[in-house]
Amino acid sequence: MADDDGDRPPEASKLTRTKQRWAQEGRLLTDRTARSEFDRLPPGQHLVRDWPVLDLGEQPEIALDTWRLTIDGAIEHPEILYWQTFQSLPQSAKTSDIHCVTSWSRYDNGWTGVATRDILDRVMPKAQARFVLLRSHDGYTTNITLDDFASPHAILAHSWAGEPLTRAHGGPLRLVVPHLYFWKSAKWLKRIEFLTRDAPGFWEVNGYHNRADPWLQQRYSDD
Ligand SMILES: Nc1nc2c(c(=O)[nH]1)N[C@H]1C(S)=C(S)[C@@H](COP(=O)(O)O)O[C@H]1N2
Ligand SMILES: [Mo]
Repeated sequence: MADDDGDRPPEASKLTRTKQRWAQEGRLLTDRTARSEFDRLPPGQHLVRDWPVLDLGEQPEIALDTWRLTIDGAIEHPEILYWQTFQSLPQSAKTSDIHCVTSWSRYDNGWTGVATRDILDRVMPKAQARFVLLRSHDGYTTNITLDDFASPHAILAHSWAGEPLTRAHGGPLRLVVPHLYFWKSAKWLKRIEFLTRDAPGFWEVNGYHNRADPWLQQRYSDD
């Protein structure tokens, strides 16, 4: 028998490796054109064309020259980023739908900023890191798992539709985690803390679900 009749796998081409990665990430499964409009709207949601503003009521104004982003906790490389440094990080553009727990959804929001995966590559979470707590300039907090933070669709966004995020929508910088209800997407982001134990945020201790998956209608906490 010749060697090439054996079951040695063929040398993976670059394209093959890319496609394997896509399969692992479920890429294209969420491709918008592959879903019907019906499948695209999570249960109990309705579509809006405007973009409502929702927050605790205080909309802090943060000048870019005093803006800082602290990244700390269970990571190898804690740091405080200045605006200029943040802008020098690899920039990504992502388009995603917003699903607010108050039942409005808004399609095709074009975000620009730094992918959370590029932040993770930079700060290197320790093996024990499992959760992320987001803190904002208005005192708001929200928590997500490290896995949710690492979603390939998640982004630290400074722009929307090609323009800087307005103050009302969380500028200079907000998180966008589109696969969870929008309250997980902290506006006016100030600090990203990596934790070994979960630490529920503002809405999570006020009756809302800890995970917040709109497709599973995880709106409210069980108790
Ligand atoms: N810092 C901060 N982030 C926040 C909030 C907030 O009150 N403060 N509200 C959350 C909620 S409940 C929603 S629905 C979205 C609303 O974002 P938008 O005003 O840009 O639509 O922001 C989320 N992020
Ligand atoms: Mo919300």
